[in-house]
Amino acid sequence: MTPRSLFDDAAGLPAPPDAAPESLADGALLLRGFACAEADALLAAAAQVIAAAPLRHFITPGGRAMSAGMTNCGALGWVSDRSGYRYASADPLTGRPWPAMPGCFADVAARAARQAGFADFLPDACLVNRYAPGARLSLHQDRDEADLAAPIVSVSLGLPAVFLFGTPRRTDRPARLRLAHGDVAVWGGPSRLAYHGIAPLADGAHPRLGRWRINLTFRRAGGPG
Ligand SMILES: O=C(O)CCC(=O)C(=O)O
Ligand SMILES: [Mn+2]
Repeated sequence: MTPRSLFDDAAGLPAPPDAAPESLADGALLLRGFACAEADALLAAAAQVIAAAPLRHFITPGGRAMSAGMTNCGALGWVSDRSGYRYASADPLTGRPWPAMPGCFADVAARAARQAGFADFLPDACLVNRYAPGARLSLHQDRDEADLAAPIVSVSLGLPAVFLFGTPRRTDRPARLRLAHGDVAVWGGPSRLAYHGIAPLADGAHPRLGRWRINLTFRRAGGPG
């Protein structure tokens, strides 16, 4: 594996294509730079999703607006309001079905899952998260999905973030990992219910996305596919 230079970050350079997968825990891997080659296609497709289903700040059951803007594509979309968290087949904002999952989304998710040892991952939900500097996602488990046998695949684009990745026990202190443009994290199996989150995003300027970070989180939310 080629070591990443200290200067890669400042220049916004992608990870080398031969970067070895990094094990985070049993069932959890970080594939640095995995999505760099298709990043522009993913961003163009994300813009179309957002045009059809605008980003919004969901309200938590506790009554707070989430700091990241969110939308979905695929058969099911993750939503939150005063009554709780759940998956829904229609966008509550527009009343229409969520936009279809773009082919390049499903493709990169399936390939990353396979690389991490999860064959035949067929996501039916993609949550699109958009972070501005200061936005965060507090420590949580992804546990609203019907199929916990399928992994989570998470693609990072734009500004780098500090990813907090713990264990299925809330009291275990999470590791802090840097996620950069094109990095893909996959967690499943014994790590499927690992607590994770995003620390408040540091300000910066990404050559492609400016002051934004976009994350695509793929799940199998309905029954096994
Ligand atoms: O933005 C990220 O990298 C994590 C997103 C996440 O955990 C979620 O949407 O549930
Ligand atoms: Mn999550």
